[in-house]
Amino acid sequence: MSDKGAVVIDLKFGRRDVDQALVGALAGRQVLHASDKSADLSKASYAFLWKPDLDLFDRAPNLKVLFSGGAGVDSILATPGLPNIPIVRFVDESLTTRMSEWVVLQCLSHLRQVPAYAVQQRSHIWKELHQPEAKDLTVGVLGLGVLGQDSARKLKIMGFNVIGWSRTKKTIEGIETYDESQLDAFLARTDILVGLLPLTDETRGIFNASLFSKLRQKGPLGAPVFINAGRGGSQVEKDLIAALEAKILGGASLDVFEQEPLLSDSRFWSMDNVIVTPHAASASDIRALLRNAEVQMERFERGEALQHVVDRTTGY
Ligand code: NDP
Ligand code: OXD
Repeated sequence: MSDKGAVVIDLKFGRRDVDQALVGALAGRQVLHASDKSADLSKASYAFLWKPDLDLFDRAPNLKVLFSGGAGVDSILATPGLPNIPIVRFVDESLTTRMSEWVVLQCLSHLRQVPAYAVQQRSHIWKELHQPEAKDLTVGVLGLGVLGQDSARKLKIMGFNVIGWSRTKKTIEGIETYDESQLDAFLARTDILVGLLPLTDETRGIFNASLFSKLRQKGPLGAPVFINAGRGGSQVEKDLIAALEAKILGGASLDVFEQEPLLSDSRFWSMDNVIVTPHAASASDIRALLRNAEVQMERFERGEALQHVVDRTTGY
């Protein structure tokens, strides 16, 4: 019998993808599945969690470390009976790169009027629209963590002016940064706002009517654009729809929503100036997740410090 700690998997990704990723992974460790309701999870020392079952911690009372299946940990923090043990969030190059691809794609789509041309195409209209250059616009990235910083750098390479805002001030070459107390000054310069914030008590509902009204009006796009790939709980959707209808916002790209899947009768589906993606801006590579966690388990068992541990006081 191996003395390596057993693992419980409660990842609400496709079961087939999880099973395939598990082939050859977690060598020497017993792997239990939370979906197997007869499994004795009391043996598990580690858990892999994405949207965990509400009774997971009752069934697995002897866990020592939790590994988040994603970068965001809001659903883990909200799970009843959460034990006071380290939560390691997922930080991985492929997750970061894919997010930056999505962010750059959305900024370029609004810059180059992709939603308006899509409308024209449906009506067979051949008409060139005004198209400013990236350098004429300022993209404000809200959240300068692992994902925000990489997106900011890649937007800069595409030629945008890029500024960034985070709770604590950051130093990033070529990018002007603002701290928590300077939100209004940051917003007043922003033509395209990119949300890459975790969902916490402080960020819940932050994207609301008041914030939208503080973005730079009458910039090169005519009205500012809102892009969100952080969490839907940070956006007040009735305010967002009202701002889009009143042209306070000229467009939006939304990957995350207050309620997911997005309700079939949501206005967002049919708004011509809104691009909707199904929480797919980036996705966890499950093999990389297991590989990263294996390294961390070995560290933990050698008595070394874990990396990327969530700070329970800030909530991310
Ligand atoms: P990080 O923890 O690395 O960064 C979070 C950033 O947000 C930090 O810069 C932090 O500031 C800032 N922040 C947090 N709270 C506040 C606040 N109250 N005011 C101002 N700034 C704040 O996270 P990641 O970059 O790895 O991920 C960000 C989020 O992206 C995840 O939490 C998740 O919700 C979302 N995500 C979405 C995906 C998708 O497919 N849609 C995929 C992956 C992640 P400071 O630097 O000062 O700590
Ligand atoms: C994450 C996500 O947080 O995919 O990693 O949303």
